[in-house]
Amino acid sequence: MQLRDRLDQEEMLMTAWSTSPSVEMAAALARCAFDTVTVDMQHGAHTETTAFAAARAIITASKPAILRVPVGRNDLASRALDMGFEAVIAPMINSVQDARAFAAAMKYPPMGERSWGPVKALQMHTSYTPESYFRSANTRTVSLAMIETRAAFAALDGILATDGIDGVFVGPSDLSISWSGGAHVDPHNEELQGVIAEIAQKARKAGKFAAIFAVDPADVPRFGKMGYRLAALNTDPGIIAAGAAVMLEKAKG
Ligand code: 3PY
Ligand code: MG
Repeated sequence: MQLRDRLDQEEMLMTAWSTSPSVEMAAALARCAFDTVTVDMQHGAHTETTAFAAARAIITASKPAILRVPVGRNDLASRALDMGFEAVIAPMINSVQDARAFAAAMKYPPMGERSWGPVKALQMHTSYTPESYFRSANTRTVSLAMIETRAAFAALDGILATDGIDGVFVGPSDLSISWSGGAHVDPHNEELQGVIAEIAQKARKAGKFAAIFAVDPADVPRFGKMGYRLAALNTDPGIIAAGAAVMLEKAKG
């Protein structure tokens, strides 16, 4: 498992975002120069079957696989790790209680309550024995709690202090909805930029990772300066559209 090492080295990692329930598409993303591929089961169309097959394809392409689970699906967070995903993003972690429940699903005792059975993970990550996997899993797997509401921001210190939470992942669109009291969705809202910077600062101070969804890849260098170390570059339809625009522009001379 390699994601944790790269995050520890302070690299700015870019993840592709797979929403189409297609293993071939996830494999194609993994073969691009992205550092990792995130499979989205919250807003993406992946089922468990396509998500788990996508994980195998991504890992076969020598990239770490990340899963975003639907809201509250801590059972699926444990299962994702059993299937070989190295990190799980949990949306709408709005309280310390939410963070504790997510962390419990992600980590083996005594830190958490993850149940033993990484059968597929051991097939995918062949350098591990059951014993070495067990001994290292709590420090190698990455649990990312999404901060995307005012409530989450208010509870941030407690969420960051929760054992078993390795980092936070900012959802700027939902954050903009919550911040404006439901008035609009605007991930680029100027008012939010200070909040986004503060989340990264607090995460780093707590010794945790900060990650963010970048609707516009041009925002990533700024996020990097704020202290973010993992950025999602839009979604697979966005990646195709951006590639198509470049190709068509070239073709038209
Ligand atoms: C958000 O911006 O709210 C997200 O969840 C990004 O995927
Ligand atoms: Mg969101």
